[in-house]
Amino acid sequence: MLQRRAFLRRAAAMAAVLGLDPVRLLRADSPVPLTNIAGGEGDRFREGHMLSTWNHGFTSNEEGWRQMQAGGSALDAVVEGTALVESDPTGTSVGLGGRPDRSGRVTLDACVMGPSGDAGGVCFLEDIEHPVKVARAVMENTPHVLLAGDGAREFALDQGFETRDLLTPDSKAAWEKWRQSAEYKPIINVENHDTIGMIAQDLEGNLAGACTTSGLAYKLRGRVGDSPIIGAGLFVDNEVGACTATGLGEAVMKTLGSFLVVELIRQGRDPQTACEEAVDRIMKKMSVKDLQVGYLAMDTQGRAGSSAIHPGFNYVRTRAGQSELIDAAHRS
Ligand code: SD4
Repeated sequence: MLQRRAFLRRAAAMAAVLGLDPVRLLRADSPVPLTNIAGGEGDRFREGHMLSTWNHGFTSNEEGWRQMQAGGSALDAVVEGTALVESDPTGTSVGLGGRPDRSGRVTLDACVMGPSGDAGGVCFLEDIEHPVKVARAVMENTPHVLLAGDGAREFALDQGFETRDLLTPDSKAAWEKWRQSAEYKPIINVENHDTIGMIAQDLEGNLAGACTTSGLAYKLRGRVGDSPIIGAGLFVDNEVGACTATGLGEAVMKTLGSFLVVELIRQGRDPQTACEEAVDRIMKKMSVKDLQVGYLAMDTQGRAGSSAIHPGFNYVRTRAGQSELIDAAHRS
């Protein structure tokens, strides 16, 4: 397997140098017939398949595609893809420019999961622009799964990450305006969700996922949502499928939503039905008037699914280098 991976990486790198199409070069070695590449649901994709929440998924998927064309894995694709969104100061719910907690400090949550079942995450992390890369370092360089707060920050610094003030002037101004209203209310309406969750299948058919967020705007200090919690904001099983969540983390955590979706796929549901059932689970147990949750899933056969409580959730799907923005189905 390792030899095969090394071969594929070398082949893709060589193709890039020679100006050839790496996908065609790799196809010859693929264990799976690739005749259905442009086909519909149920076909197997071996040209890279990526799903990312919200329309900044165009950025993350494009980068993911570039990674795969250069011989990168699904894990490389999701980490490098979502990291780009973390650096975008206009995103108000991720990384730089993410809205702070009620005390004015930006605290970040992220996790990653790879095809071997390994996982890593950070939560309540401050001053580090790329929590998703720190999550990968937790997975690859420690025996642990989740590091929190100061410990996560210290670990990041030990790993060579640098500090950066993540509160942008825009973000600060918005927080100051919010503070003028004496009443504390975290913003959980349906418009305020642009956490990025990304799941991908690479040219070898392996799955990986990443999820990164600054969480709810003006949350209580210390609040951690679903996004760094394996099984809640993200779950990947290389033999079954992958799922990521966006929306009100408390609802996702109470139902362990991403794990639920993947387990439903394991039991035979297609990704669409699995996402719908996980949304229905929330709707059955909670009042959902003011809360939004959306799930996004794929299985190993290249089928995709998505469902949200309310209208408004969309995602970007990229197959064979072609991206499209899709409105998720909703259940309310
Ligand atoms: C959280 N699920 O912290 C995240 C928020 C989110 O788009 O998805 N924002 O609860």
